[in-house]
Amino acid sequence: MNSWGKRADMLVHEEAPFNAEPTSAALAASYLTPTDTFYSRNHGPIPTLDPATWRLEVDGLVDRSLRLSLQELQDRFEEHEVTATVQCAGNRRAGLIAVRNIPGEDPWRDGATSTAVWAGVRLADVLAAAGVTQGDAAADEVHVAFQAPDVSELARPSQAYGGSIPLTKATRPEVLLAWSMNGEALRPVHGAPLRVVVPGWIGARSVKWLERVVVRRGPSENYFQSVAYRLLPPDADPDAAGPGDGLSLGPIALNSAILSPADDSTVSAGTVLVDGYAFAGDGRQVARVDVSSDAGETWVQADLGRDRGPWAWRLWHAEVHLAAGDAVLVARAWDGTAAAQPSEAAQLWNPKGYVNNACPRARVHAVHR
Ligand SMILES: Nc1nc2c(c(=O)[nH]1)N[C@H]1C(S)=C(S)[C@@H](COP(=O)(O)O)O[C@H]1N2
Ligand SMILES: [Mo]
Repeated sequence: MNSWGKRADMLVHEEAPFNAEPTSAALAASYLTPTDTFYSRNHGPIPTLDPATWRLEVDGLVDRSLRLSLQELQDRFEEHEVTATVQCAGNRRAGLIAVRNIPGEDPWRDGATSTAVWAGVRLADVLAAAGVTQGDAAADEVHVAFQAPDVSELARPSQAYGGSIPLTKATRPEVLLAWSMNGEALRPVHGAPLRVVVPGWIGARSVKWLERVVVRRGPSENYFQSVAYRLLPPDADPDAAGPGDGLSLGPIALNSAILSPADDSTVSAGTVLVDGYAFAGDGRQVARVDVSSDAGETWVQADLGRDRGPWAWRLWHAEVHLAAGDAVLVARAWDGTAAAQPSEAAQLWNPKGYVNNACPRARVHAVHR
């Protein structure tokens, strides 16, 4: 175990703020990511909140403001569970950095994503108790903002972490205020005592250490909503970007990764097992995953593995046959709208390095053993 209860073989990008991802082998080992293996993404120090004195406030454009203890949340509202993959918008950034450098951002590989069973109450039920319902969400302009106490020095100016989602998403049944992860009490590193889980949307919206929910007109003005986590055009200067520049990132794009064999590894010639994950995002289904062992000339279809619903990934497996020599493995996921992953990371490069959903590649050297 190392810092924050994570396994010793985590790839730690930064100790403070703590940013770490599991190895591909650790991620591939189980459908649900054990909590000691789950990636951790932070923009400031991890707070330790006292659940006894902690309260959740709900206010803004509501009929009745609420102030609830954890016990009151648990007593007043029905408990629900969702199996959901959380995925950072910076997942697979290393593939963009290989195209052109991205200073000041962590070079996440394929592990800035993990899957857990989350339990808590529906945000929709808490909003309804404050008098806010889906009917108030006639337009996307009503947002539900989340506020946390962790102050990030990376923000300009430095400020506590926050963000928002439209009321149309906030009132959907999959969106939870969660106090439990993989059947255990939420740990401090993952947002104890309470975090938001917004399945299918970028991890940045699943605000940890939630203290306040504000119903408001328009998106949150928090730095992590209005400036960061926005997709800038390739020629933009990220240091000059201001509020509202670029595309706001919300729903996750179709993505996949090859978890085994590793890039640049040596394998035995003959039948080679290829493993990976695919995730469609925002409630879409992974419809098919193709795998090529000749750099994309020919493809076979992977077995998609177990299906725990649209909010979680599929762990796929394929067999390819390799003659001795070098080969390039490629994977390509398709979703239920028949959209496929873009082929080249070079087409996707952007100054903050978000949303690399290019087809993953792995070069392997097959030898007779
Ligand atoms: N309060 C707070 N919530 C936060 C963050 C943060 O820095 N502070 N990081 C966000 C980002 S960018 C991601 S990807 C997820 C990561 O969740 P995890 O650390 O539980 O894996 O938390 C989100 N929630
Ligand atoms: Mo993230």
